[in-house]
Amino acid sequence: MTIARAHTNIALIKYWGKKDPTLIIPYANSLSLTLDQFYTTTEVTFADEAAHQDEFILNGQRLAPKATTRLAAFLELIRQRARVQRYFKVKSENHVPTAAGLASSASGFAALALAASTTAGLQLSSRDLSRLARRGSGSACRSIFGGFVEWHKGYDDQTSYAEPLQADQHVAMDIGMLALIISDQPKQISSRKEMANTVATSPFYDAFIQACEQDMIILKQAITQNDFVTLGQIAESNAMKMHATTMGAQPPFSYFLPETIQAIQAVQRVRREGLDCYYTMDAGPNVKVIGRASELETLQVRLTELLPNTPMVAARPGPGAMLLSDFEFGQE
Ligand code: 2P0
Repeated sequence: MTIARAHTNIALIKYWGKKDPTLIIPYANSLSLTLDQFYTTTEVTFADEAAHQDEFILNGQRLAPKATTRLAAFLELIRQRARVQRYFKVKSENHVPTAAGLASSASGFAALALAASTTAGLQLSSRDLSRLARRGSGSACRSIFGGFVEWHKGYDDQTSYAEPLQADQHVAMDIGMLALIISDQPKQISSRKEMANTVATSPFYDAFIQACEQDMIILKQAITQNDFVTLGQIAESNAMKMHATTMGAQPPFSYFLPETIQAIQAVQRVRREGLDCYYTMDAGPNVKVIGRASELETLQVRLTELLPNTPMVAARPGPGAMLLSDFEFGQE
């Protein structure tokens, strides 16, 4: 039996669009920060010899076979690589605040990649683990590592993987995030479906990919120079450019809710008041506010005054995927 844990990550330069949907090769590099909140803990054992399919229990509930196609296909990859026949039994817990709407395939597939590959007897390097996690969900390849992480798009299965930026740059940067929980409803359109539609139909898509290349250069420079303001400006701008591509798609679509706009305006107001903070958004209406880790509490107090009905969770840079002993798991 193996137990693994991985944390979610939030992209500062977004991954949005696959060149190869089967291998999950993206059109552009992306760069994220792994957080110390919102993690998945996953236990994997071999099922009985007589089992004729994989078994999944998520947050104590057994998943119906039709909900497990993607997970089972991922485990099949691991069986093939490890040359094992046995099915797996997977027990997974998502540690997100109740109804936070932040459950993430990134932490889920990163933890599953580590736990299942270890159970199957594969001893993968971090890079190979990142390549494997990518096959489950693109953003999962970044959750293998802690702190700032870049996903090199590559051009095939071998060359597309994530890699951490130089150690401790996230510590020097004094960076944190506040997750603003705008909605706990399931998203209207999955990121997988919407990114495919955007690539196929949005006239803004090529411009977004070009902008990502430029944004990546400036963002990495900002990290090296410990320039928090530039990092925030670029992350904010990159996220809005991504969301602009979906509005230009056919049919036009946006993840924004009215409360999303209110939250963005509150961040802009606090910034005008003199506290450095910037917003980013993923494939849903929630807003993540990038702030200085040392100012996160002040930021949360002020934003709560402006958005009293919006739950907020403070997060700081977190670690990469790790194996846990049975004992540690039992202590949770
Ligand atoms: C990101 N997102 O870079 C971007 C920004 C959402 C918006 O990665 O189809 O769940 O499994 O590869 O990884 C969400 O996409 O998509 C995502 P698949 P994934 O964080």
